[in-house]
Amino acid sequence: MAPSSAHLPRRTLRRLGPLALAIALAGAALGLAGIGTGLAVPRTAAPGGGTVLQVSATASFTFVPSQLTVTAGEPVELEVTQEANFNHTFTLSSVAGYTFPSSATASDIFAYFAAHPPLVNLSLGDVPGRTTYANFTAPPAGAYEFLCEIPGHFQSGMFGTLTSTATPSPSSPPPPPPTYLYVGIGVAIAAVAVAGVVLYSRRRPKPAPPPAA
Ligand SMILES: [Cu+2]
Repeated sequence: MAPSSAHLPRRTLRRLGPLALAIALAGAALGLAGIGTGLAVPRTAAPGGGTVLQVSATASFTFVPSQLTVTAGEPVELEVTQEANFNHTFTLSSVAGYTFPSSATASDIFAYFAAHPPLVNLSLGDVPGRTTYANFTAPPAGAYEFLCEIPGHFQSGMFGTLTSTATPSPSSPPPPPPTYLYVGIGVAIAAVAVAGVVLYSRRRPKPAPPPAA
């Protein structure tokens, strides 16, 4: 009859027992950790909460930055800081895709906004450092021009674009970590530990009984 683990010498069992147990426990723990990792699906930041846009109206007839981005339908807080000591306006068109030709005069611009009321129209005053606020809901996806209505300022380059992007569709959660991988590793380690004990016992057969007298 072949020797089996059942015939392991007690000394060997005593020596290997704690080691095998430790390896098996480590493997099991790793497997459990894998399961735990698999259950803890990371969450992405919740959408919403609004967008804050900070813009400066400079003394050199520019808006900085001149490119703004919002998400359609989300609340927006606009903060426009006057840097010049003369008046500017921040006037945001409500018409997607429309840009004034560079040849547009001040009266052209006034006439256009009379026919198409702007989404935002702030008069910034002439106090450097003063910030003027507006709250609005980001318009449907598209590009919306904003400019300064003070005669001559648009023509000097005082305009920019607010781009509204479509509301992102609810993203599906990221795929969970490969739980099976951790479990597999844990099981493999435990199996190797058990196999090691069995093989070790087979290499050291039960000592032959003393010859009979
Ligand atoms: Cu201006």
